Amino acid sequence: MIMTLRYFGPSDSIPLKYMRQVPGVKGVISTLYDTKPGEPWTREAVHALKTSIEEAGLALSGIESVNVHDDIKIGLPSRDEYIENYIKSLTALGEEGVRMVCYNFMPVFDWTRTNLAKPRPDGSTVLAYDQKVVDSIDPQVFFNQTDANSNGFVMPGWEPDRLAHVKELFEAYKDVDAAKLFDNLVYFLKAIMPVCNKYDIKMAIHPDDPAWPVFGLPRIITNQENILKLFRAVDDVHNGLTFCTGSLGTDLNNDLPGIIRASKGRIHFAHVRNLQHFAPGLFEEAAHLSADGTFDMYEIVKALYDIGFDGPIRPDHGRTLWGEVCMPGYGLYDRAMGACYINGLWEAIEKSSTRK
Ligand SMILES: [Mn+2]
Repeated sequence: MIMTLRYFGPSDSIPLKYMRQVPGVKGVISTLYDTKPGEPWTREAVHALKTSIEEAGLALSGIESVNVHDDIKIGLPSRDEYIENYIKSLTALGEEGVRMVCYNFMPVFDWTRTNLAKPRPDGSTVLAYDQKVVDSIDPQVFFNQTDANSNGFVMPGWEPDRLAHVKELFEAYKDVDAAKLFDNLVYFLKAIMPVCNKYDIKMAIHPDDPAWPVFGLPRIITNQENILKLFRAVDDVHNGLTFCTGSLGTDLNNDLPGIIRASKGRIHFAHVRNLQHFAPGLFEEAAHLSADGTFDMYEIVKALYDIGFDGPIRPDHGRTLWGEVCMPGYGLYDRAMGACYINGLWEAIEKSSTRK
């Protein structure tokens, strides 16, 4: 595996030179922050991003995300034009040697949390989720609250210009059920597989977060069954998964090490973190350590090791602690500890393994 951190470009509050000082971190995962979904990327822009990262002694280990335009997800006639643009973006990435692209296929909202700064007993704050809050709030109000509580940072998936018109987006998705959304995903993947094969770009879909429908919107990448269904529908190694413990782990029916083993060969990127569950639909993000949350992180990392996972991995949302002012979930301190912890697990598993 290649240990990485997520990097939010020149406006990130954490400089690349700090990220490089985290032991074992070889690269960052980033994206172009001045392009909108649907806009084609240029090779020059990708080259400039890559160069800025390499000058800091790190590698651009993949993209999170190349966003998919809503017209593709909805299946509008205009989708073909947007798919052509997506292919142009992949071509620019391929020409610059970028081989992993994370994306998601969630309608309207990206990841959803109801509290961005819930205090934990240790005095840190974390992102948290309560289904009761989601069930009782208007989506537009919910968006405005999330935006207002982000410490002034624009959070990935919550870009104000896109979400200024939540009502219109809901209207556009009103006839899109889970089956249609899945068909539209397959249509998209089939169209981009030739360019992915040409440049060996591994597409890694991010699971839906949380792993069930929210605000009445369908969710289709939520468990082992529908992940394997997607692999079969487009049976190409370049159609793969971002294995995200924090997203798939929102549903306690998901056996995380089991999903990893079932997805052997198709996991191209991994997000590893822990959650503390209190009841179904009520959880908060924990420190990475197994003892701090619900999941056995040793078993998760061991499963990744056992399937021969060799892609980029990153600690995911961390707690906010030690007085750091940062984008919720994306401070340096707890992610640095998460990277060290995952590295420690990996080293111990590797040294005690008989796998060659
Ligand atoms: Mn994730």
